[in-house]
Amino acid sequence: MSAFALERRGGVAIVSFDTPNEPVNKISKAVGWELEELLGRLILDEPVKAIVLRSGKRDTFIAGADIEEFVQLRSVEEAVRLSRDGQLLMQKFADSPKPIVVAIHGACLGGGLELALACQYRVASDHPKTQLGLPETQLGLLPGAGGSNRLPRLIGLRAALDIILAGKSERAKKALKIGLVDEVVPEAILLETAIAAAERLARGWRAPRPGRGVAGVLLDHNPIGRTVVFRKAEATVLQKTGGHYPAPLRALEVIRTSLDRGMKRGLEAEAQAFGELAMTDVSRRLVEIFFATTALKKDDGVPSGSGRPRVVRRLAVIGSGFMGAGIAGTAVLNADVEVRMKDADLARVGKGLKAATDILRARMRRRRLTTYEFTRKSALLSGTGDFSGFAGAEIAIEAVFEELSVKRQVMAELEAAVPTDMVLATNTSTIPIHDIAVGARHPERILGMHFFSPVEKMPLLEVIPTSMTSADAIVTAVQFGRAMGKTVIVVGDAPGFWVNRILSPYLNEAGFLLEEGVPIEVIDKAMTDWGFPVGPIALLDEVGLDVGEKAGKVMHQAFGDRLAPSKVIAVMRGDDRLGRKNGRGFYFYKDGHKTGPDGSIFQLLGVRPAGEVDVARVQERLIYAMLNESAMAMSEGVVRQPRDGDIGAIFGIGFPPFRGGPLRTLDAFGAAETVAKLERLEAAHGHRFRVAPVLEEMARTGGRWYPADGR
Ligand code: 3H9
Repeated sequence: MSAFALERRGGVAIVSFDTPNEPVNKISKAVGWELEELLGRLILDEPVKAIVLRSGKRDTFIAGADIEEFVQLRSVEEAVRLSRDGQLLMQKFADSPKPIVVAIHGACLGGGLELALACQYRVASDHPKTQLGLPETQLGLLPGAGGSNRLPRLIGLRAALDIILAGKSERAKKALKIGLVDEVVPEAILLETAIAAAERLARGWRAPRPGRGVAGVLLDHNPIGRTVVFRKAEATVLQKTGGHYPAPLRALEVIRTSLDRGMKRGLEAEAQAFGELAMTDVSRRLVEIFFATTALKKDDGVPSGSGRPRVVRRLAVIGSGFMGAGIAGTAVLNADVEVRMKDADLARVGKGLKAATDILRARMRRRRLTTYEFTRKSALLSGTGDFSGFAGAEIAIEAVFEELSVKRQVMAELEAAVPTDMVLATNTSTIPIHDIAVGARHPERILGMHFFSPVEKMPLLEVIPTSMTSADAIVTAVQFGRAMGKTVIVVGDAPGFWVNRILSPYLNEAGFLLEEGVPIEVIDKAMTDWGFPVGPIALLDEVGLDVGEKAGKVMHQAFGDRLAPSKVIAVMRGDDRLGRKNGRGFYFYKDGHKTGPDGSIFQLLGVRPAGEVDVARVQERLIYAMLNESAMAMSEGVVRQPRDGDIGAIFGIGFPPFRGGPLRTLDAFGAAETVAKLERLEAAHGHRFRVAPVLEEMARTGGRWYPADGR
């Protein structure tokens, strides 16, 4: 079946792209051939004077090249050829003797934007779903169908670097401002506007090129000025990626070649770089993450068809502190539901409502929300000092103090106040849900929803059913979490669930290193060098030492001496240090900003800071503590499959994406090597490094977490 439908309006041929049986349009090899053949025919078709290309899909224009095909690539040469073929296809559009206008509504990404760039005129709808971008570097690649060459020529060097190096997308309004599109109109008149432009172009009209300003033009034509920009861009990339991601650096090289030596050399460099990048482990891992995340968008955590979700229109939140307000604000922002917040007194509720509104206000300031939408969404928030107005909600999320007895009491009060079919969720980071649900009248509707802080920014949500939770409640919570914009993993009801379980021995180990006198900055830098966004000590300061202490106790109690915390946190607490929140932690803070490590911890501990430190040893201890725990938790079924464990670690604690997560890392290290390493660590540091039995078994049988040849 063809992906393209053709219609004529006078001398304008309207091509609608709509791949049958696919949710989005992708440019696969087969689609590329078909498109090329169709273009050839239209060029020869005398009555056709101009062409309009649009999408037949509801909300996407073109999602890019078909990423599935990248997974099949087996050699650099094959990948270079794929890029060359893409470039040749785009060149045919660029060389068309008949003007081609694209009418863009919805996502126009990667190869989709490269196609639009090769056309003569671009009209976009002003709908929020219309996003134009080149996300290739996020897949460890670069725009390989001419985009690395065409974008800087169209919008100027600096604006192009901004998009390509970060792999980011722009909305229509911004796209118009930077000259990426020629016109922005409401969706209702998109096609008519595109046809009118096509007719004008066919009559010989030349579209005015949006100006880049004198400075931009001077810069792009001045090799010295360009050198300065490239140097600065390279430094920024290295600072952001720590040198772990080759794609943005290769993209810089390609763009430089293109501007210094012309488009022909630029295209050759682009294809070569694309081919080499496509074969890197980094790109493989990032592509796997893309597929894992899309798969999770459809996974409700129960066997398919076994649960009926409640459509959530109203959310009740108990507790208007930092977490409660974060949940409320994010729910209004992304899920567009009414939210009713409750706390013990109205003053607290007022504070919570303000904090939730501030989340919306921050979006408005960053122009992600119109003033109208800000006002409308703010009006969805309301508060109460009792349970009034709760009965109409489909789901309630309790986000009170992390203390079992308090949470139990709140659950009991909630159960007494609301109808029996409301889903009741508790937001906790470590306390097992069955301990909270114990004694409930309707335990089938109780589950955990572990949000990460700050809620509006962190992408992960752990949903934790107990053995009694109904499928309906699970599906409702998972789908609602997704509507809030979260990637949701359904995890087992064990202390710490998944994320805090694997984090616990890692943070403990950081404490033991401090006890041995390893300087704070050495520990943190060891892990940022390994690829984490922040080191473990800085993370403790962010999370708060009070929270860390509580979580540490729960884990110690549940898992015994193996997860006994170091004494560091108790010592810090004894000195009234809570971390960033009271400006007293492992680091110094000035006006809320971290200034430098506070070495006085070593006086408190009574140890002398070590001089020479073997950084590789520090990394080894920290990372193997986490990997071993991941294996152990996996074998206990804390997550349902390695995919969820890896995504949880990447989105929950910033495990380096280019490594693919702890389970992919274990596969990369190999079970036998991991066991050998852990045995050495156990001999040196004690039984907290005792090898997870599942790893011993895997070492014996040559087992892995993922199949050896792909996903
Ligand atoms: C590229 O273009 C390289 C070129 O420079 C040069 C080459 C030579 N390929 O996310 P959803 C699937 S690199 C394959 O749930 P949404 C997705 O897996 C590409 N499959 O929908 C899912 O499959 P399934 C650069 C793709 O509405 C289904 O479509 N482009 C692709 O939430 C629905 O997806 C990108 O990186 C693809 N390109 O979001 C954009 N795109 O149903 C990647 C989607 O089997 N895509 N699928 O689970 C996206 O960001 C989002 O999918 C999009 C829609 C925003 C488009």
